[in-house]
Amino acid sequence: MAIYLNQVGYLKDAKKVATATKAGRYQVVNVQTKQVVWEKECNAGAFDAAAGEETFGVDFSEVTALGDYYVTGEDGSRSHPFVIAEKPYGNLHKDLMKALYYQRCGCALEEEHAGIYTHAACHTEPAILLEDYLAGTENPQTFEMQGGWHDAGDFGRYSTAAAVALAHLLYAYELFPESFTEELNIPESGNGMPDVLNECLYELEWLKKMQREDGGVYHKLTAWCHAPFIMPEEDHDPFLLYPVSSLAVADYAAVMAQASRVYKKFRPEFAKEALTRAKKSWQWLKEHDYVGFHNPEGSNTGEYGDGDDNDERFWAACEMARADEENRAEYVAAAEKYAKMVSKTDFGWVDVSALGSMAVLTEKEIFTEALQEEVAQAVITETDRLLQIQEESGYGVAMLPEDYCWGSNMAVCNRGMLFILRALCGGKEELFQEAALGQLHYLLGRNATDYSYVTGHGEHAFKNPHNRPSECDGIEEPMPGWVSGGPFGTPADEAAKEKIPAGTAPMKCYVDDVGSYSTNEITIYWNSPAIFMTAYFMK
Ligand code: 9MR
Ligand code: ZN
Repeated sequence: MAIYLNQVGYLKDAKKVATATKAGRYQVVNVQTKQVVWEKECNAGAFDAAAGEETFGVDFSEVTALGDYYVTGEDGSRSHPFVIAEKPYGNLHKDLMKALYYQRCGCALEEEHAGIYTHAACHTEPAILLEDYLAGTENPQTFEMQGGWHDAGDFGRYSTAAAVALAHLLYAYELFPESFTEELNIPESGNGMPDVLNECLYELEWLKKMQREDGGVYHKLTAWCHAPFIMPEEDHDPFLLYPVSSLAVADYAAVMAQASRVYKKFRPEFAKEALTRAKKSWQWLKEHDYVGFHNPEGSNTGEYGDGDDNDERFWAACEMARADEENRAEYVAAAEKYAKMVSKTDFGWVDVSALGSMAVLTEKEIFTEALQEEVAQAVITETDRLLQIQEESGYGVAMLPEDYCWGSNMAVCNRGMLFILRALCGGKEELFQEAALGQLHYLLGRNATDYSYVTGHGEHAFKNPHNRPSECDGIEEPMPGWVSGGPFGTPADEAAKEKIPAGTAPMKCYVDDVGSYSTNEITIYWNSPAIFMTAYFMK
């Protein structure tokens, strides 16, 4: 018998519900005083299909006194401890942000900022074009491509993944600037610009380099195959620039346009350059139809393939409309055209269209009423659907059994972001705030594996991320603040296949094993939507 809850904690006045796997009498106990502050019989059960078990809700929302607590059952079972606080997510937010600094490529991570997680500068050699590599060209043209964040547990750097992670962070900063005042102790801290913008600029300065003279943007910069498990500075495989995709070009235009607005105040020169670059990529988009991306035979680094670029074009049109006043009418018309072809409700790297919705709904004045209405309606319909799923879930999470895909925690967090967008724009603010919190509670331990999916946060946080430096640095504790990809109903790696018995319910298809790249990797765009959520709940 088990009791699952958010192991980090709860906002004082928020709804607080634990999930138990047995009926009975439950108590909330103060950790220090051992005083029972609440108790109740919880006998209403329901079968949860994603977890494959009967669950019982233990709703202790009445407890609002600040403090440290745990929940116990009559058979002596006991939950992990948690806090009730005014701002329970402050440290979490900070660590989720700082984790991105640990992904920095092309520079040394010094003790002053990295503490025990230091390493020497990595991937400083120039890159070459994939075609030159394959042709064995003798003195190929070289490109200085240093910088950016390693995408994930691998050392690759991918334009679309980068743009999406940046967008989550920049929107979070734009909407909740007051949640980003604390310093992260990164090399730029104290320079007068908020650290979230400092950290994003490190990535943007690299992303800049992915654009060609003609406005095309290389899809990715990776080796031919993933490196073995070595420290990044030991990896000297040649890094290759893979061909341009329209997916990369559109995402690039969108995020550079956004950056040109966001950085105007602090880095006017950069802002200007970002807009010029965005316009160049927009021009490229006008001259080219869809160009996808597939790994060439034998290359195994990330593909980020996507058969449809209308959502990327939609987002680009929306952000161009905000950034480039002069040609606004053209972009608004394009946004209206693409809006008809896309969901407008997803924040992932496959479907980025909700990033466009975010733009439309937060700067309404520049878009037509018809477009605002269309976008709002899509967000309302989808959040109503997700809310229904959440209400029927024994774990209070808006996830159906089939939603436990590779990186399911991305869906968990992105849906949290969508609930927040609804709370900000579609009325019923409190209801959708709670819905977003439900997603966070799941991520932090109210789930059928009992894990908090953020390293260093929660008594039973996962510890063995599929992340090269984490494994190779000889340090026992992983860097704090990493979000795991999470359960995957049909795991794809050997470690998971070996340890997860066939027939396991999707929410439980997870293993905290460094080898499990399909259930336990980390990525920049799994942290970024979690940061968006914590920023919202810290404001
Ligand atoms: O996050 C990606 C996931 O949705 C895909 O199913 C998976 C397989 O194509 O790839 C994931 O992305 C990986 C990327 O290709 C390379 N860096 C690590 C990413 C996370 O596993
Ligand atoms: Zn590197």
